[in-house]
Amino acid sequence: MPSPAADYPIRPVPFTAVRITGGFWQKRQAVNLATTVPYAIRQCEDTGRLRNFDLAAETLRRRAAGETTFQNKPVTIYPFDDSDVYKVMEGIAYALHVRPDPVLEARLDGWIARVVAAQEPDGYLYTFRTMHPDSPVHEWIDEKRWLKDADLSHEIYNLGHLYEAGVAHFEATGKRTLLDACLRSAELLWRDFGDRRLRVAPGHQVIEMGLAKLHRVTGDARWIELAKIFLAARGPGGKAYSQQHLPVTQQTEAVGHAVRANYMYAGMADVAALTGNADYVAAIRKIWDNVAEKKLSLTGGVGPLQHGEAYGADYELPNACYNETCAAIALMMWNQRMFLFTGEARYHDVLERTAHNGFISGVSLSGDRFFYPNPLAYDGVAKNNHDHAGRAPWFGCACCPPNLMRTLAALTGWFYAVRDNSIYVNFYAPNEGEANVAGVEVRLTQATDYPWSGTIRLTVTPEKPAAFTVRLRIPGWAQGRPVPSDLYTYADAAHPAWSLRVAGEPVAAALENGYAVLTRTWQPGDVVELELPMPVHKVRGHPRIEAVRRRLAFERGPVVYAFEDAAGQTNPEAITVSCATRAGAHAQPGLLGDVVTLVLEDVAAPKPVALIPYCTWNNRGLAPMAVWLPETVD
Ligand code: FUB
Ligand code: ZN
Repeated sequence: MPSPAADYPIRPVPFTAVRITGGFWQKRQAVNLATTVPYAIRQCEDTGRLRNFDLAAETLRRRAAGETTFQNKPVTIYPFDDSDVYKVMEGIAYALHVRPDPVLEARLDGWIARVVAAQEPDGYLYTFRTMHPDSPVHEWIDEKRWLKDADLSHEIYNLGHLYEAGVAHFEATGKRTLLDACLRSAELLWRDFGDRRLRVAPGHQVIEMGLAKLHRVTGDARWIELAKIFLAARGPGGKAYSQQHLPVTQQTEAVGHAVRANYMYAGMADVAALTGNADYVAAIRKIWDNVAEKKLSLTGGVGPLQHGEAYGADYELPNACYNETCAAIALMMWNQRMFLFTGEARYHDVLERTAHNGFISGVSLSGDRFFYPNPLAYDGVAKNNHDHAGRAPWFGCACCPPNLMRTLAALTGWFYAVRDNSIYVNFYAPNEGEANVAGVEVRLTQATDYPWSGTIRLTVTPEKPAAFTVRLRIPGWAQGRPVPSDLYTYADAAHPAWSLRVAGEPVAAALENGYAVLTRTWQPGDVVELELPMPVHKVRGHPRIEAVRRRLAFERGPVVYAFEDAAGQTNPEAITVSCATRAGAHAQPGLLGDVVTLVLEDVAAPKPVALIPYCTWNNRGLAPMAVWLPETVD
């Protein structure tokens, strides 16, 4: 397959070239593969999401055979339910990359056959219309194709996820069955929108990223042109909810539905990379600054408003917030792309915060219970998780679990990247991977207990001695800045200095764009030892964040902590802390997947107050929880 000449200046090392070998993320990935993948497959089958494809196929078949009035009704609620199937397919494809499994692959082949059977002869694929073609079966659907897509039909949204799945399946198996269905669909989009006859701004973005992937895998320039056409259809005068209020290049703030917004910013980055559109880059840089400076929760979640699942005003960051799991995922996608443009570590600083906190909080340690919203405070009783108190087995609107599943399966794609003669090391976790830098194959091995320890031992093994640069991300938190803005600051002592040794010798490496730069002739087996001291920090919010005034939060390394009243003895609101409160870090083998807890000293409470990593809350039953604890002023 041809690949387009233009793309990001920095190329990610593909997730297939990196394997996690232990620790925090290996446990999560193992549960994802062993439990979440089969669980999500069953949910798609048991809830009727797959059956919708059969019903559409039946209508096509019987009408073609002469039953001109035959039609079916969907067995699920939402026209976007097709997208859950596609996301699960994408996740299965990633899982097959990690661990070949003929039984799973055959099951996926069966699903693909059912999807393909539901595709209309001209490439149209949208089960809710195809099974019931004479009149709309749902109020979000128009009599005619696409006409309500700018609103809520989700016809084009579903296709974005389809294309991502089709490319993942092709790359995992070499099979074209799903990819060819994607191309038949994209040809239809090209006929309907490519000549600009129809102008529709998709009501839910993601098609832009899907088309970029189709473009990369086929080399066909029409697909990225289509993504541009969809972006150019936005604004002025439409809904801010779906980012249609202004032309995309005039947008300066993150507004509206947070998943839609973050997918769009990520899609704009892809289109800019593949076409050289500098205006898109300028716009998403401004929007990113707005998020990092004014709209990011300490946990790396975004979109705090339940109403509209939306970004709020500047500094509007309530603790009982929404912060959808999908919005966290989309934020990570966007940040990875900002990094690929710029080589600036601050984007991976945000990605790391989101990954370790407001993203992975979305799934239970058991892998089969899920959060849709990820609030920073909980009263112990509210049915705030889409009418469910605590983690839910599934949802009517089930976007988050499959999104989480596919993201976790391919997480290692964010670990390393290459530009010219530099390797970027972005993510710290025990792993081994291979990168090609300046024509030399290099094996990279990390030994570390990150995120519980900041000691990282990176072994660099080029196939032969070779000169190149290794750029190690020095996280903002290790330089005394929890986030790349003044939105949150450490309220306590200065952070101790990080240090580096190479081949046993201390090295004073220069810091460029947040990376320690090591240029040398690397010998096979050279060891880099990075020491990122991990004291416990108290965090204070910007004075304009009303919800956290006179409150402190605790974090250590990239991990944000919370108090959960699992023993039912101490409501979080009854705990008062101060800048003088001391906290000891304790490794807790066997607790919540072997975490480090923080035990607060000098705090008046019936029992010692132990904080747990935020991402592990609600794994011990329903209980009040808070990240931000009341502060007494000494
Ligand atoms: O728009 C429908 C669903 O809402 C999408 O799948 C998600 O973005 C969710 O927020
Ligand atoms: Zn979601």
